[in-house]
Amino acid sequence: MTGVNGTDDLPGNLGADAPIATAPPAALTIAGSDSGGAAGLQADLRTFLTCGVHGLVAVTAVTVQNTLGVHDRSDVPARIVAGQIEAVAADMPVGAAKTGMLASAEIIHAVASACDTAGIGRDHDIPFVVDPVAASMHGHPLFDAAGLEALRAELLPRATVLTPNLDEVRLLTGIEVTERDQMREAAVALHAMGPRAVLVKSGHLTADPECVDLLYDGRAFTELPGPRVRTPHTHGAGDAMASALTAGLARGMNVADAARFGKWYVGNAVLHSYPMGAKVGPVSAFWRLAAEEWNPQHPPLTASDR
Ligand code: PXL
Repeated sequence: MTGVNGTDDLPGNLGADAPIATAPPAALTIAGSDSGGAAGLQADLRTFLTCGVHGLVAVTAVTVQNTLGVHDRSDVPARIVAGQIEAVAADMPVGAAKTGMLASAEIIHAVASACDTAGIGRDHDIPFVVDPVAASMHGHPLFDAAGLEALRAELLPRATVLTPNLDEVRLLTGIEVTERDQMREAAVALHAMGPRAVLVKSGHLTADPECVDLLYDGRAFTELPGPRVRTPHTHGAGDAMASALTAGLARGMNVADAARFGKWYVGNAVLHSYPMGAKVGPVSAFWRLAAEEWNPQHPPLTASDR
């Protein structure tokens, strides 16, 4: 049997039992690790998988975290963050990319420059979702004032879609949104800062009986309706929304369809959220796993199971 793409000499490519499957689309997350597994790159990779997308990752920081808080962290050297982005993009077909926790101005600077090299961004071929993660769900800052300025100056103008929650809207624009109508003003102000489109998320507008997000592309407003689910377990909801949107883009959807897909995904994730640890538990990806349970009586796999 002859291998494809120059793989003839790889071990395991000698028999005929493992035909080459079609590769799924791939997406890259540039994000921090949450040891509690609710948010960060763990949420992103889980979302990519359950949305049918191969996950690539550039780790920016490791947080020491449980549901009681972020207790410590170590940032990855900026050179290594940039190296991860450039290495995967040089070898694999990145269909879309997203950011999560970026940790410092120095890392943001390295990410901006690596994305330019890798062809990621609003003016390149690979769409770029910038989730302007500023604080953990316990309110611990995930970068400082210099980081906020670098995000404004270097990443907002490179974003295909910016996905702030209302706290991030206030940090970036100074606009305090307390009613649904004010989301339009916020979206216009954010759009003027450079992204091709803005998705303002309404999860923090807790007095509103519904959860209607707003997409603005500089011309039209699109409302994304959804129920407000009463659950204490919402950790990782923002990450799930932004990474499902990114998965949608990697699968070839346009921004409006990918945003609707993301809203549908995160709505289900919140509906199926569960307790884990002493405080706020995660939103779920399990609802997407419909496969039959494994059982010990299951016969061994054969090549014809493929
Ligand atoms: O949900 C935002 C987020 C992103 N990345 C990391 C986090 C959090 C929130 O806790 O810890 C690593």
